[in-house]
Amino acid sequence: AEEGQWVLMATGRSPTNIAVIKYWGKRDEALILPINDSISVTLDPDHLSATTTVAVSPSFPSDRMWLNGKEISLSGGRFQSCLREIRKRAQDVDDENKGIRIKKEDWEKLHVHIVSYNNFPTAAGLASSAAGFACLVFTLGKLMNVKEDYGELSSIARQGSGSACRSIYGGFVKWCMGKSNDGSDSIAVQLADEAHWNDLVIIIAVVSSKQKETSSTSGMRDSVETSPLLQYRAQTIVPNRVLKMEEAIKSHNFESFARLTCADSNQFHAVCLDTSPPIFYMNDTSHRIISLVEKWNHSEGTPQIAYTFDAGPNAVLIAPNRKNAALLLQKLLYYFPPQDNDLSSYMVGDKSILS
Ligand code: 2P0
Repeated sequence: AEEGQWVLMATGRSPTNIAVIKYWGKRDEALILPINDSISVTLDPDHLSATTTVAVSPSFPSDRMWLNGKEISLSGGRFQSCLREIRKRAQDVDDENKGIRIKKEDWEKLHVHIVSYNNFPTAAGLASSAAGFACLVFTLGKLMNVKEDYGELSSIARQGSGSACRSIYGGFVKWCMGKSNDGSDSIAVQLADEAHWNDLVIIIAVVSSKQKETSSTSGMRDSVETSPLLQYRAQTIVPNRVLKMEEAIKSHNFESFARLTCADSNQFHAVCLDTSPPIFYMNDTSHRIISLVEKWNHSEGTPQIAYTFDAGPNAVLIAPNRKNAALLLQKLLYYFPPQDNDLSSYMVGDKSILS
């Protein structure tokens, strides 16, 4: 900013989230409206989160953004939607300490600079738009003194990236698909807060640091257009699963939670295979991790670990307690010794300090 001109800033942090009932498929591409509800766990911000600072000053001639130190374009429709929707709701700001007063109507003329960092290596293939857009919307809202509740903010974050609407909250979150055409009821709600089910431990096994070949956005578009299994999944399978998952979360029922989580991950990847041309997100190492967990779960007669895979080969493994997490790490290190395998690293998050 030029000398004598003020700058006002706000900073926020949002973790990414892992879906245990998956979002896959849109009914409206522009508004990002899904074809089914989804449920996720928001992770510990110490491990996988975005930190964003937004600044506003009369000396900024345009909106600009830097991601992990590199300037990126804000011209995309998704950024523009989020900026527009937050600006629309901006309120008067009166910062007495700095002697800065911004009237509601001034926000239209003021430009912002946005600086965002992920606290995990983008190269790890875990880069997620979920944390980024949730953080952007939340922090812009803070700067502009937006009064809307978290449901409304989630609906704005959704227009940046579908999964981002779930990262507005910590704990366990449901994204309700909604019925309307304008998306006003396609919002996220918190099912249980950060303190709920503290014993869960989440381990992410980084199978490959390569960028995925098929983006989620184009992958799910192809699935909607070509996969008959996707329609069956969205209409017949997911509604029941969502009810059962809510019940499992509420009652700390790990057996049910694990069975539903694994089944839903496998069905999502089955839909990917059912897409034309087929989409392969998992690789041999992913499949070997599934076998390891399935054998262990089967030998104990009840689930010891839940697994879930998103649009890439990395495994997200959920243990009911520290004992099982330790046993799992032991097995992973034995079967996938880091030096001679493409399974390069493990990230461990404690649910008790999650979010
Ligand atoms: C999910 N995924 O529920 C699912 C499971 C990947 C597999 O949400 O087009 O980046 O921005 O709405 O949110 C990834 O899709 O896609 C995703 P857009 P998004 O977490």
